[in-house]
Order: sequence, then C-alpha cells, then structure tokens
Amino acid sequence: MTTLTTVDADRAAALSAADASGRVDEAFLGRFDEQFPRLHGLFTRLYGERPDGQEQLAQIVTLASASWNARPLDLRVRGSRHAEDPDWFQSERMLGGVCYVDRYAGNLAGIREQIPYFRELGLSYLHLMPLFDAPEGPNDGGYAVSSYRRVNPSLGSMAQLADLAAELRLAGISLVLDFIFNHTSDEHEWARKAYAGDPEFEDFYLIFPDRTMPDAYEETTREIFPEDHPGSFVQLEDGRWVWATFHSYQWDLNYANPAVFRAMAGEMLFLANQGVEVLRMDAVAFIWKRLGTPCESLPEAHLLLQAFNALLAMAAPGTLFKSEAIVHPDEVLTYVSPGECQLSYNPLQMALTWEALATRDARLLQQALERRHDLPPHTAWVNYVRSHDDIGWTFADEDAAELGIDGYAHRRFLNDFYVGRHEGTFARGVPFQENPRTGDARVAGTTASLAGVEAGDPGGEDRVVLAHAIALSTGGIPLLYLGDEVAQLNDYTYTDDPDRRSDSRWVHRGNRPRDRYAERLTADTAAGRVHRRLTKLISARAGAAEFAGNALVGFRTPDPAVLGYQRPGEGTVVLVLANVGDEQSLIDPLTLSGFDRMAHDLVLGVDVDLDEGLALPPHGFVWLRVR
Ligand code: OTU
Repeated sequence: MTTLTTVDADRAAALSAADASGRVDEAFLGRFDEQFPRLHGLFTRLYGERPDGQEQLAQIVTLASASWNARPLDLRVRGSRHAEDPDWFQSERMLGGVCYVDRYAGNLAGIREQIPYFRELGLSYLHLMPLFDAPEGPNDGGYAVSSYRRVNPSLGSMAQLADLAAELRLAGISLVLDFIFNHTSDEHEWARKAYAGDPEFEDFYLIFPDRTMPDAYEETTREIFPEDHPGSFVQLEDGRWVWATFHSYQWDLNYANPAVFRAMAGEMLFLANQGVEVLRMDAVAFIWKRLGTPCESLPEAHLLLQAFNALLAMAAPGTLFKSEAIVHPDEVLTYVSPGECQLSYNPLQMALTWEALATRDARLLQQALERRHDLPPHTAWVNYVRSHDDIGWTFADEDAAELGIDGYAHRRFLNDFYVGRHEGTFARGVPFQENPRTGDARVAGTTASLAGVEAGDPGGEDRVVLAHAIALSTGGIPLLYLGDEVAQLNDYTYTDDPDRRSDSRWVHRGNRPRDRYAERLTADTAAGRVHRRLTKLISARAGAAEFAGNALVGFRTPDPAVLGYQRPGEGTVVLVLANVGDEQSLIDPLTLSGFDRMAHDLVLGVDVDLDEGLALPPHGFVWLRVR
C-alpha cells in the first residue's frame, strides 16, 4: 500500500493501472491531463492520510478510462458540444419539467408516450423522480436506492431508460436524474454486507456499537426528519446504531472511506453513460461528517463534489451537476461554480415567492433578488414554484431583520398561513415534519391548493400564474412541477396508504390528473384557464432573448406589494412588475420615466404608453420590453 505522493508519481501510477486494465483513449488522455492535478489535489486533502491513497486514486482513474471507452458515440458528441459551449443551458428556451414515472405515466413506456406533450409544452429538460430499485413499501419516493444500476422493475429496465434518454435527446430534451449519493437504502447490497459484518463494507456506513458516538455527534447535528426518528441515528436489530439523516431505512454513506467515493464514482459514471445529462445531487449538505460540527456543508462536502466533477469532466464531459441544498442562502451559493455544481435549485426565490403571496408584501423577495441573485459565470439557477418536496422557509434571518421582520415569528406565521391555521388564509397546505421541540415545521401541498384554487379564493388562479410569471422571468432554468400547469389540486388519499400516511409530501404527489389534462384546452375550466395563461407565458419567454442568462437589476416602485426587476438584453430591457397584493396597484408615470415612452407588453403583444402609468390588477403582472 502506498500513500499519495507527488502529482507526477501518482499520475504515473494511475496511468499505468488504467493502461494495464484496458486501452487508454487519446481523447481521454487529453482531459485526464487537464483534470488530474485538480483531482490529485482534492484527493490529497480528502484522503492524504490514508495508507492506500495512491491505489484508490489509481483505481478511480482506471474506472474513468473504462467508462469513457464504454461511452456511446452520440453521447460523446453531444457532451463535447455542451462542454465547448458552457452556457448552453442559459438560453431563454430552456424549460424544465419534473414528474414521477409511476404517478405521471405508469412506467417508462408511459413516459415515452408523453414526449409529444412535453414538446407541446416546450420542455428541454426532464427530471424523472428516482426510478431505481428500492425497497417495497416505504422508500421515500425512491430516495432509498437499493441499486443504482437497476431500474425498479415495476417501471421498466435500464435498457429502456437508455432508449428513453436517446429519444428525449432527439426531441431536444435532456434527461435529468437524481444521484442519491448521501445514502443508500438498508437493502442495498453494500448495506446488507455491512450489517452482516463483512469488513470491506462495514466501513461503507457509520455504524457504532453503542450510543457513545451517536450521542457525541447529536450534540451538534440537526433533526431532519423528526417525525420519523429523533436525532441522526437509528438502532439496528442487533443493537448497533447507524447514521440515518433521513428515514431509518436510508443509511448515510461514509465518504471518509475512499472506497465509498470510488464505488459511488462508478455508479455516477454508469448513469452518465445511460444518457443522463444532468445529475441532481441529492442532499449535498450532508455528505461529510465531523464530530463537534453540525455535519452540514463542511469543507469536505465541497471537495467531494469537486472530485466527482473532475471525474465527470474526464469520463463524461458536458454532463452537469445540479445542487440540491435547501439551506441558508449563503450556504446554497457555496455549491455553485463551474468546478462544482453548475446548476442549483433556488430555494430562496421559491420560498419568498410564497412568502410574498401570504404577506401581500414583496419587499423580502425584492431584497433577495437584488442581493442574492448573482451567480458565477457559466452557472444557473433552477427556478421553481413547487417541487416534490415540502416548502421550508429558508430565508436569512439577518435579511428579514433589516425589514423589521423576526425570522422565527415569521416562519411560524407562514407555516400557520399555509396549513390553513391562519384566519382568512387562502391556502390549503399540510404540515410536514413538525417538530414540537423546536417549533419548526415545513409545508406540503400543490401549487394550486396553496395558492387558493382549492379554497375557491377568487385570486387563486391568478396567484398560480403570478408565481410562475416570476419563476419564468428571473433567469436560469425555470422548472415546472408537472400537473401545476393544469392547476392540479392536493390528493388526500395518501392517508389511506400505510406506506405513505406518515409523509405528508404525498399530498402534492398525486397521479397525473387525467380529467384536468383533458380540460386543458377548454377555456371555462380552472385547468384550461391556467394552462392557457402559462403556455402563453412560456412562449413569450422563449421569444425574448432578454430572459437568457441571469443578469437582473432591481426596479423599485413606491408600492411594497409590487415586485420589480429588469432583465437587460442587447439594447432593450424587459421590465417585470408583479403585484402580490389583493388590491390594484397604480404605477405612476414618474416611476417609469427613466424609460422611453413606448413599451411593448410581451404577454399581450401590444404597445403600452408609459406616460399613462400602469394599472396592475390584484395578483397581476407585466413583462414589458422597454428601452
Ligand atoms: C432530499 O430532500 C429529497 O428531495 C427528498 O425528497 C428526500 O426525502 C431527501 O433528500 C432524502 O433523500 O429534507 O424535505 O435540508 O436539503 O436534502 C426535503 C434537507 C429534504 C434538504 C433535502 C431533503
């Protein structure tokens, strides 16, 4: 066994190992030379103390080389096109959609049949929720993976998935899948072997004989799914304790062991070779643990992501990472860079959109857009209104304090408001992971139910459209939670299902609502009205180059209910004004006097005279091309 030494010596060792196990392709070699020094540096920081550091790194490079050799030609071509154009995903035509395979279409064959609809909608990115082999019964909607190389047989096969990915590519749609790399299910082969005492695999997880270490760690860790179990550990049948941040059947991997990194790198490269173009990096904040810390977003979490990124750049160039960090906005940002995750969910904008709708006050969202929207070059936000998860109120308390808002009290208000406990609320949400000890909670529910459609609030449909008008116009990749475009309502039948009853997120994970989709072209239904208005927005956006990229400049009006920003283009600007209030808002000509008199309304397709001021109806908005 050899520890890591110098870049040159370790490079030579890695190459000779790769060479001994198969041909090292010239194209691979070029990228290897580019990436190896970076990978080596990261590996030294992560695993410099390990006696087997050099062998582990050599094995990883061997894996990467073999993976490149196995990479289908069309993926090589498409990948290199993307790698050469690092802003390809910044286009105003990029639009994402996300759905569950089983709930939306039954199985992979059903998803294939939906491709014409995805095209009709204008999708260029499709995130299929976890579709891997998982335990029967509770499996966290697939986030407990038993094999990364097997599709859940009830949905189809891996070969079918690769074919689907190819068909999607032909339709101009990139396949996005989760890389659930913080944990596996307790039924994964590695977990079974670890439980059985196989020495190679015991070190794949964090298993302790008694409560000593768990107690010590739990001094500083946060409870993530307190309704499932308190703390970060669960007890095994044999009395030992295993780290499980999420559900008891999701065991956290031990990345302090380089063999775990190597094994997961193998799974990642395998998925990239099936045609997955974006990997959604699940739960990134939790992947590294150190005693005496919160065990969230530690520096090593970033080093690991960067090391995975370097490997992808060698073996599957052009493949992207999307970070899923639903944490403090300062922390969210630390994951976003070309060398780490090029894409990231924007949970702050999402949460504050809902905050603004509840308070009828846009100031906190305005402040976030002005202060926290910027990103490094060649990276983008994924902006969304709803996802398959709960809404957590992840704004920065220090930002709120500047506006005289107390973070703790405000979160309480928002939770009460959205779960229908606040008098006069329009929302019909359900609490998720209420923690009586800390008073913490999150909110579940579909967009339409949270926005007031279910309650029959007159502003309900307008709010659905308004929330999307924001997500579609702030930049990056807007992501539709499929079903929202036909105002899908909550589905309460999850409470009848013993496997789902205890996870209220199922309330917004109903089956594809056939009736609403059938009504989508009928004007006098909620589904039809919302669908018509949203598809109009989508096409207006696709025709306005100003919406590409991420540049955004705030635009303040005297009305705190009005959110305002400008999206600069070449010679023109799109001015977005959105009224989150229940009253009409009049924007006087003086406020608009910095622009030329004549503007163009991109949604209605008409010219507007700014000298007459603007009247924004309750929950109304405009996208104006101005000069
Ligand atoms: C993610 O979410 C997934 O999106 C969830 O669907 C999974 O249940 C979970 O991981 C486990 O795989 O807590 O409520 O702060 O960043 O990782 C959602 C935690 C979650 C989040 C996030 C997690």
